[in-house]
Amino acid sequence: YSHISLPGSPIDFSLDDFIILPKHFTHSEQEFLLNQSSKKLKREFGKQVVYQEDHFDGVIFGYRECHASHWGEDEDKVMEIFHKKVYNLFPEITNWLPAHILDLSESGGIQAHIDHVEYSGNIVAGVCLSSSAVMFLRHQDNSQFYFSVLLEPGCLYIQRDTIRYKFTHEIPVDQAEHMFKGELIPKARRISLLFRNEYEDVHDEWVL
Ligand code: AKG
Repeated sequence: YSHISLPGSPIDFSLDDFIILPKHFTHSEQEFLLNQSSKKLKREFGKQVVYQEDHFDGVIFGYRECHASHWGEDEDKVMEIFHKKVYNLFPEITNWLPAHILDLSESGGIQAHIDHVEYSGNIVAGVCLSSSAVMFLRHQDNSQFYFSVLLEPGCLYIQRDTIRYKFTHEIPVDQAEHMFKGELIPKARRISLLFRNEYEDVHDEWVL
């Protein structure tokens, strides 16, 4: 974490509920997953890359997204990576929703939000590809209480339990806000894969 600000922090969460594993995916895994995600997006939206200005609930800007439960001819290889690098880090009985592919344009961003609580369970795991971004996580009842993390290509990050339910997360639209340890992190097009478990599929016997 680059920054942890503690004024008047509510003590109803555990920082253990945010985990980041830098360089978790090899370069070839990153390249492969990026190609697979691009293929999926192309199939969904056509060859031309046109970003949506904003989301129906006004949270995401400059983006395209889709969900993927099948990966065509490379299904086995994709699944092998998902199992080895994502699913294996969680209890075996976890029921995963289809992977969510999010493509953010260079000028895109995500406003502070908590993922819909009726849509998915207590795990949100993100695979970061293609470029770095700074994410801010803020307590829902006290936005002065926050921390920021650097999401570099190849990392896996996990929000679970208290961080998933009590903290908003955001990726600022504004380039100037992408500061990490005093350094400006250049914004560029970024693709992420999000893994969520099913609603009411709540486990607390963590492997990590
Ligand atoms: C969301 O889909 O709710 C996100 O906040 C995506 C975060 C990311 O791209 O890592």
